[in-house]
Amino acid sequence: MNKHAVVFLLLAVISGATLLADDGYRLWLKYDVVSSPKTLKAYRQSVKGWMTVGDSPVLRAAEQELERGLEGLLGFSVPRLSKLKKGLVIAGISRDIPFLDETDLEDRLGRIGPEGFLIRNTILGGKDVIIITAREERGVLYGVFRFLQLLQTHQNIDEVDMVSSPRVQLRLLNHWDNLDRTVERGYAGFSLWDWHKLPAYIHPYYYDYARANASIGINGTVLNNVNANPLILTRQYLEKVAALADVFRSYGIRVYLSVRFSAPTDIGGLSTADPLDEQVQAWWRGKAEEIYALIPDFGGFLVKANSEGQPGPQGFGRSHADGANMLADALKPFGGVVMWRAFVYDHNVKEDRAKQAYNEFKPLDGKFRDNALVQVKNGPIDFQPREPFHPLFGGMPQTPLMMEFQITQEYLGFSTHLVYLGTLYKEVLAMDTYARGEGSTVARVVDGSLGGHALSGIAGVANTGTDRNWTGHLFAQANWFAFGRLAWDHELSAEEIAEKWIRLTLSNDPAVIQPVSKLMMASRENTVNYMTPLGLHHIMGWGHHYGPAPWIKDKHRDDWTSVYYHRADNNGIGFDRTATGSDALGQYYPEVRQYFTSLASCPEEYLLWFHRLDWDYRTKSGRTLWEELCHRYHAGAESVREMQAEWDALEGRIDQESFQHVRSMLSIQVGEAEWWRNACVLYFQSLSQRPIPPELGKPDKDLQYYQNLSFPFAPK
Ligand code: BDP
Repeated sequence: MNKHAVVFLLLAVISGATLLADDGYRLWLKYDVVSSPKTLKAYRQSVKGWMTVGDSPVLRAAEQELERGLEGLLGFSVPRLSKLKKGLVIAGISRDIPFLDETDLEDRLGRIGPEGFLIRNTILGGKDVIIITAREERGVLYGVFRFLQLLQTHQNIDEVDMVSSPRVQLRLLNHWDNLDRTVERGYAGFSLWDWHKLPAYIHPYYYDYARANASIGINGTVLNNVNANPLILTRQYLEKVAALADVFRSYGIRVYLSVRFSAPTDIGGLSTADPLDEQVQAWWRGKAEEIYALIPDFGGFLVKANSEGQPGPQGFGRSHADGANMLADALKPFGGVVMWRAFVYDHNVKEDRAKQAYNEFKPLDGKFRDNALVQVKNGPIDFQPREPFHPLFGGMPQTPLMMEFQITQEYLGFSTHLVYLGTLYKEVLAMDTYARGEGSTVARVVDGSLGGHALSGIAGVANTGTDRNWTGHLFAQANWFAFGRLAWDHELSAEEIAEKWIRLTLSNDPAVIQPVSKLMMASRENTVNYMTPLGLHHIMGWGHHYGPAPWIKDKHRDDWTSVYYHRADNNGIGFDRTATGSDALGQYYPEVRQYFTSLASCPEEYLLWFHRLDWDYRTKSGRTLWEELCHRYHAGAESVREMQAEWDALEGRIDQESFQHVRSMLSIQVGEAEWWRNACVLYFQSLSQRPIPPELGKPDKDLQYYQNLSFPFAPK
């Protein structure tokens, strides 16, 4: 080979590499040409052109996506047609699709719910076409995204017949983003919202954010932190909010704001924020009017009140319902809703923290306006790696309860641990509250079907930021994706969602799908094992919540210490929440109470959440509790090494940049899983005073070493 040939080859390799390199920005919306020649050929034969009917900003967004997607996936500029023709992909609201009334689709069209869509091959005006249709324009947009996903995942499109409608109405992201662009519990860079340059500068990624959400059916976004800065409600900021709302509107996404209950005094010049005060009520009404003049489809308010130092109605001797209703009344004329958070607890109340929200809210059931929802975290403490479902689900039958999940991994390794949360979400949604007998699942409380509520909603605390790949860890994208898909349809399995995401993001090659899916499906349990096995909870670092710190005690709030939750001493470990202890179990329906109370039926995954037991208690494996604890910590840490090996075996099968990225993250995770294991086992050993089972090996550092670690700049 001569010199020129070598240079040429080298250049080809380099440019090939850059072409292939994937920095994760495109998320699951990759419209690269279909990689299987056979499938590509079939698609090119089936799709001869496209057409959208109707005209509106949302339909234009659908049109742009269809054009872009088809061109990318089919590898040529697929013509836009103006006449029906065999092989046409036609998208629009059903009443605008020509000849649709001559088909036999009436029955299927009737099954499309609000925001839902239908995708199907049919004959229109004698021509064999694919229709993507809906009753309203948002449905068309969702249908287009779903159709493109069929192509992205190499499905047969010659016999598509899909009707899909969301089961939950409000499908929202909650951003804990501050106005200075820091993100509370954010691990993927700064806030996406460039408040300083808004409203004049519209960053192009606002559109991609909206596309990503629309592609998974998310229809609302709360832009700012629940620990809300009152300035968000000033004219200056509302104009910025309106600019974002203008972008998101075309993608079917409404904008919502977190509000600070004391805003009337903070920025309104009033001397009180008492919800029963007429001036206060008038102030909020005026504010609502001002907002809706700028943002006609504004969604409403999210409120954190009387919790962790946030002001609220109780400061004026009023109840949460008084506060929520005042805001609901202000929003009502414009069609807005209030989402009032039930994440309420107070260290001055001498009651198990796990019980406090229920105690506070249960008596208020039935007292909320019809445009108010109570937003409840999935578990009674705080997004721990594993919690039982919150007893308010099923406990407030007369109130629409919104689910709040965390997508950002505050307690699950930030953005350096691969933890697929589809399984966590499903676990919670599938739990049976027994509120109306067997089958009263949390999912049915949330989708409103159990209580017969017109309003329903689900929120996910976002994991997005300015990191090029949006979420820090490539696999954290899967959690955003899974949240959206489950918000739309909680009947989907975590596994099918994982598979879909892998196909869209990494590869359609079964040699990739199968091992990656396995790894994702096991990942959350692995993390529970190396962090908080057997029902342990809240033993993480102080303040930033980074890493293990089961030794935390003697702080100004005991409900923020670790010892409050694990209660370990020389005799045993665990929180007795049965009738002999805090009786938190008394807040559940009898079947659930019984199930967790009896040691025979209580799954060991929840053991120390509900029970306090001796170190020598015999677990199901035959080991003592102490040994079992050690074993689970070890198994958890080992499993990450296995994940690492499984990932390494994929080299060459997926994009090199993505591969290396995940590989580096896994090496951090291996180290941190071992850190968790060592620190926790050594600490608990200092109390149990029993040997670590010899087959598990010994940590190479002592407890003191772990206790001395400090992370002054860990994100928080
Ligand atoms: C906790 C977070 C804290 C949030 C709080 C909340 O540590 O940053 O403000 O929840 O949800 O998980 O209000």
